[in-house]
Amino acid sequence: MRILTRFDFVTAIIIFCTLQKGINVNKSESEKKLLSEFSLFKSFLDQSGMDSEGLVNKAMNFSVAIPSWGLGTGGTRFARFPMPGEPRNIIEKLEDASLLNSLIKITPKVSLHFPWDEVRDFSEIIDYALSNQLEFDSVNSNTFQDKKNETNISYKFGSLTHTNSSVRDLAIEHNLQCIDYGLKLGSKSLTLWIPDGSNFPGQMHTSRALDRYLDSTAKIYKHLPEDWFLLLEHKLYEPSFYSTVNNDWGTSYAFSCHLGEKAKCLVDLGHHAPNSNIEGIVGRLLKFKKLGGFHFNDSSYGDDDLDAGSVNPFRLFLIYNELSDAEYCGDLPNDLAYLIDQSHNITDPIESLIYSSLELQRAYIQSQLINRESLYYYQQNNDPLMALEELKKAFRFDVSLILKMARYSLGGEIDPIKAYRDMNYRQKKSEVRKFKNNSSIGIV
Ligand code: RM4
Ligand code: MN
Ligand code: MN
Repeated sequence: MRILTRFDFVTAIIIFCTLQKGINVNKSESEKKLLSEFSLFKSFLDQSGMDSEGLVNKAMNFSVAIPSWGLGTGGTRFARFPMPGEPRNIIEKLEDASLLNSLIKITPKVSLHFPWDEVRDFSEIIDYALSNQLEFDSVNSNTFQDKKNETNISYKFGSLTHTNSSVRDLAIEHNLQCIDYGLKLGSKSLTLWIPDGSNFPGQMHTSRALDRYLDSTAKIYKHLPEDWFLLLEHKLYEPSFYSTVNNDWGTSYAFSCHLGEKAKCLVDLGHHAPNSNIEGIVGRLLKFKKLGGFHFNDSSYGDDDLDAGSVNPFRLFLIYNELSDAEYCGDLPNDLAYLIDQSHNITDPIESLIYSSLELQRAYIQSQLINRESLYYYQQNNDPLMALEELKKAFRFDVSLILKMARYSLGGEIDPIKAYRDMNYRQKKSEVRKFKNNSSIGIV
């Protein structure tokens, strides 16, 4: 028998309340509207054989981690347009992350990036996180920029795969330091994305670069705590434009096999060749037990870092279809790292993070609606059209009320963007968060 979770219980109460006439006395108009709409919707779901409570519970248990680097305004290599009231340091970023989580209740974890996140006192940020119901997710290293005041050693020609061993050692050392930071924060993985590659044919010896990658990463892997994962993130291009060392999922898979069980592949949705079948990659990595996690975003052309689900929500749904299928078959690892990796160049980062987190939750719940047994039947009997229709039926289904009900049951906002706008948060913060030198250059 399935054990009742805390959320099952809460949901049961709320659903009970919605059915009781007159219980709405102390509720706001929007609460009353939600409860009455949901009660109709619930009967429709139940009549259609859908498990309404189960779906609300799944939506309540959904969570995705927020990138600390996505809380400030992003930019392109041309310009950055900073917004008043954006966070200036890690504590202010945590303050924004905490507000975000209080609105939508599905983003309790923050992923830090070093040295972008300058931490002077770890106990200060740990205490701050604890008292604001936040936790820390994967730690990210940065060997794509030179350290401030570092003049002798440069990552200009690579980091972990540099031809010069002193540069490689510096990059390894930095990653080991990130593991130490992560241990303090309670992280369970190190995400490793390196910029290494080449801009000219002939510039880099392919197989020697691979050897150096394996050699350097093996040194990092050796220091990985027992219950940690090393998440290898591949990327097709940029900042190297002719070739990159870990350029695709196959290479990443080979690296992870070489390193050992604790090395897994992280799929950033923007790091593939245009039109790549990303859901297929996810399915394969799941099958080979090498999927480690995600960096969610959306893109049109490359690593655009646009908001998840904004350009191609169907692709996002198909990715979640793979995850939900593995869940249905009992093959979904419960320790995958689900993170957002976006650059908010023209929107308020908090609004973009609200919107994209909800799009992820939506894709997950829609993928839960797929009738797996009929899909398998159509697959088995080679009926492509009906198989597609089985997916489309779920994708076309509007699950907004399920998401709202889940958010409401967790104590979040029914309409979080409106609630956020009504707070006038940025305006208020701009009065206390004064920038001395508001940089207009750089990606984040
Ligand atoms: C890279 C990659 C990494 C991220 C940096 C900022 O393209 O996606 O995950 O840490 O950008
Ligand atoms: Mn990424
Ligand atoms: Mn990227």
